[in-house]
Amino acid sequence: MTNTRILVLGTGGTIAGIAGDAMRHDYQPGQIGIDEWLEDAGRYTLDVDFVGRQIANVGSENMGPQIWKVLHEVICEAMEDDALDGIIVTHGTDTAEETAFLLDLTLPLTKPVVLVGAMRPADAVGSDGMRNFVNAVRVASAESSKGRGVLLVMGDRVLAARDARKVRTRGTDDAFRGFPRGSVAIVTPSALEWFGNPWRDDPSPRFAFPSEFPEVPILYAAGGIRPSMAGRLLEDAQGVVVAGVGEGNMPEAVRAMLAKRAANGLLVIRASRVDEGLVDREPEDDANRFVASRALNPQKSRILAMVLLANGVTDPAKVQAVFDRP
Ligand code: DAS
Repeated sequence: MTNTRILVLGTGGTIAGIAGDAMRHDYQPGQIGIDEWLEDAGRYTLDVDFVGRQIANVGSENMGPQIWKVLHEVICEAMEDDALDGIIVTHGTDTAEETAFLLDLTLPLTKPVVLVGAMRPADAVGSDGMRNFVNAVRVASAESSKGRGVLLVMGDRVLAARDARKVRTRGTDDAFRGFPRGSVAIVTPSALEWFGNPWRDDPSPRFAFPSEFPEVPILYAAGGIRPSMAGRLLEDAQGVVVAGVGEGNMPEAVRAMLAKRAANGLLVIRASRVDEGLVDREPEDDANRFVASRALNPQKSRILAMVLLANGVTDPAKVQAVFDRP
């Protein structure tokens, strides 16, 4: 029997980070190359053959359209390659939820695609990187991972791309949570247990990958923000996500200014700055031509808004229908 073959795409982050001294707090992300990483992983009996490819080696605050595009292209090729069974992307944790969600929306998903990161650099005391990676290998090589979209492994949890969010800046176990669904599976190096059935029948891409990413800034609402300041953020914008207070609220003057802009074609999404902030439609949304983000946080709402605008979906009612079932 031949081993499962996994393509491992390195993009950097803390999982590839080095402090130089196990006791230091500060470190450089994106220092270990993917070949070195896979050689190190070879210490474990994983019964898997790896093919490594370095896509980037950056802190994930530097991820963006250019690297996303390469990642998307390489994974699309891997989906066509009969010699590969699954794909792992090593990624910084800061923006892993955005990359995972973008790929979930735009990839054909005939094979498992799993993002994995670490909260501690590779040479820290109690580094979580290799454990998380070995867990990711188990998920990426499992037949049962199909039909579940892009997945993110952190600690012993498996999260679906659309639910995953970073909720802590420190610590390992609780750094990521899922919302509205929590973890969709528990994984260890020796076991994988799903909490439900696959939810995606159709493996075809839901949307075309954007050839250009439209400008969609995030407007962070707070008591006292003024329409003039908000307006400056909207220069060149095709859409805006309001990280609203509470359930997607904002000062009345800002709301009125955005309603005027929405009447002229700006896509306005009301999200929440509250973690686990569910934002439902309110009666004025129809007249204002606003969209409610439902369970998507501002950064994921921005990804979805960019994808929809790039795919020519601009009508607020049509955009709302996608946010209702992301
Ligand atoms: N260095 C940050 C990043 O690349 C943090 C991390 O990976 O945990 O996102």
